[in-house]
Amino acid sequence: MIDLYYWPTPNGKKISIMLEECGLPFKLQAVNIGRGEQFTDEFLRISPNNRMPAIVDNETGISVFESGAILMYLAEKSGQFMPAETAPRYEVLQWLFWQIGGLGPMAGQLSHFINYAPEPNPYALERYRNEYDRLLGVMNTRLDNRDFLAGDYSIADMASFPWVAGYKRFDADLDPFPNLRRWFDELKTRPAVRRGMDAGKDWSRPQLTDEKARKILFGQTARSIAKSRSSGGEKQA
Ligand SMILES: N[C@@H](CCC(=O)N[C@@H](CS)C(=O)NCC(=O)O)C(=O)O
Repeated sequence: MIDLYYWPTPNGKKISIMLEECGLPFKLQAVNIGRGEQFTDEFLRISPNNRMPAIVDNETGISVFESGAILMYLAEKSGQFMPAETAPRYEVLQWLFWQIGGLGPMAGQLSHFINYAPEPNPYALERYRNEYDRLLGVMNTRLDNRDFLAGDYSIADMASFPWVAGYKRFDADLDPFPNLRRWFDELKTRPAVRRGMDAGKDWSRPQLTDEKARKILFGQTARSIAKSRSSGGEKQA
């Protein structure tokens, strides 16, 4: 059994999708990031970066944080969604790392400045809007005459899907990207993708715009985290 430390955000959903796709038994362990549960000592032992997702594989005793590393672990364990041969494996890995280092962080910053910044910041908005748009364009070109990002359907597609699925929250449109739209429309009908995207959808979530959650999520420094650890790790703010 795999414990998935999870909250329903795009980075979390990459892993719920993969677990649904590969059929390994798993249990969701909620980490309510708006309430500061990512700072408990128990969680920090698994995920020292105080970010979810993370997994614990109770069969092997191995724990893994960082969504890209988790996807690779699950692909290796299940023998699915990442080829074993070197060339096609690196085809998948380069698109996986492209998502981890590019699409995710750029969309995350864009969402921050659209949805959470206390006042509009036109420079930051333009910068991240352009980057998200550019990256959707890269995907669209890549998907010309191919069904998936790298060979067969793989962890690279699963990693990117939740960050494309959120396009409306990022004030973007898929209409200028017909290949990407086709890929998106196909993936969203997969039963495992739907189940993965729905994981935790009924959990009650604090509004990230509420003052307490804002402080926990957006006011982190090395000092504030060290202070929260010495006071029991519960509340970061
Ligand atoms: N690079 C990390 C990013 C994970 C991440 O940013 N998780 C966010 C939610 S999407 C989180 O746990 N935030 C808690 C916090 O900011 O304290 C990964 O891919 O796993």
